[in-house]
Amino acid sequence: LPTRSQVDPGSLPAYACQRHTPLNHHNLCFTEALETLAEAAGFEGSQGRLISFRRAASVLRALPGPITNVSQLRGLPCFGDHSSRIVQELLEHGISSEVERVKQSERYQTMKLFTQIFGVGVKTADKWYREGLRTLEDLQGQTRKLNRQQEAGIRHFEDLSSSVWRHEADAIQRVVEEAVWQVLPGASVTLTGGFRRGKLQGHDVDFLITHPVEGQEAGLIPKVMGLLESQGLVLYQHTQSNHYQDFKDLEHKVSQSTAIDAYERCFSILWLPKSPTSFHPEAGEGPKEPSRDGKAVRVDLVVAPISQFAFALLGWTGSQHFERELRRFSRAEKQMLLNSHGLYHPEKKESLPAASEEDIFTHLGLEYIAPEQRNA
Ligand code: DCP
Ligand code: MG
Repeated sequence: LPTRSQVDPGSLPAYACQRHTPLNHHNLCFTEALETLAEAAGFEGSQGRLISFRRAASVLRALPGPITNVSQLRGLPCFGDHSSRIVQELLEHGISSEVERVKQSERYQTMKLFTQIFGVGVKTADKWYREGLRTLEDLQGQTRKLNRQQEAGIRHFEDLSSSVWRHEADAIQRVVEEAVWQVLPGASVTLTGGFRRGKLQGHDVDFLITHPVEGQEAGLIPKVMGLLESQGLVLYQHTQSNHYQDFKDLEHKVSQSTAIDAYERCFSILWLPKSPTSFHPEAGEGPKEPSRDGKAVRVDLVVAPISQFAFALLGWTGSQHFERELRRFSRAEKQMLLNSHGLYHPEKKESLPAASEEDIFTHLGLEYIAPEQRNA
């Protein structure tokens, strides 16, 4: 077994989905620097540079020990000149001038602030930046620029920009389960996203809902949200009905292999009372705005029919980089298309069924990687 200080690059496979990547690793100062550069590249629309920096950071997260000498980078997959230079700078000076320059730039800080708002992506943030907007106050003075989602994002900015803790995610799960079971007994609610990978905090809470009888799950979300709304727990919601009509349509979706899935889903901001026992929905409307005795939390609900559940679970557990690498591996190494709905073989024109995540890894000829090791 390698000791912690030994790094054997030869044993590290090229795709993140072939590696075990734990939540806590040995190279945090390097990965933070590389992630900052990845993020900044994303703000400039440089998808290629974003992915290069992210791949390099991901490799370092999978190493069994810390990088202490730049020679240890030799032979590591996905490590280009630029990323190597950053690591070298950090090793020699404890700080990277390039990373510091980025972090202190008005452009980076403003883009980071704006994209942190619920409903604001890089394109919108960039447009606002070019219009000279810089702060939340600037945006509040221009409310006509905002859609309903962004407006809610700014209204609850303080709560939403603070971390959601695991115990809060668990509390929300109990509330969601209660509502789901009232609408559809026998349905299951699974915590996915970062919390399923073992994270103790996150930016939102992701749930995947299904029912053992195919078809029973259809149309669940509006009823569940209606119930939660009657309890005064919904601060914002946007529900999408599923946009596949039948199996043919679905096969088309899988064959497109896009990251965006077609499930019935709801992007919401829910109200989490601080002490659930002191909250009596029947006593009144319940709080509509955050106050000191509770907190607004971003919650995503996704509903999948049982036949696609394994694919949805794998797709929603992340990390985002792990997902990207799974799809890239499927395409480049196995000539198959993977997304949150299925796994498709274009040449054979067939979809491969899976009852569990393990089945999907097996179809792809990959060793099974547990959720806690998908923090790529
Ligand atoms: N996901 C994806 N592609 C998207 C959106 C989501 O692959 N465009 C998947 C991977 C994510 C998971 O869904 O890990 C949940 O998305 P989040 O943005 O909530 O990411 P995490 O839960 O991993 O992180 P956080 O702790 O910030 O919520
Ligand atoms: Mg999440």
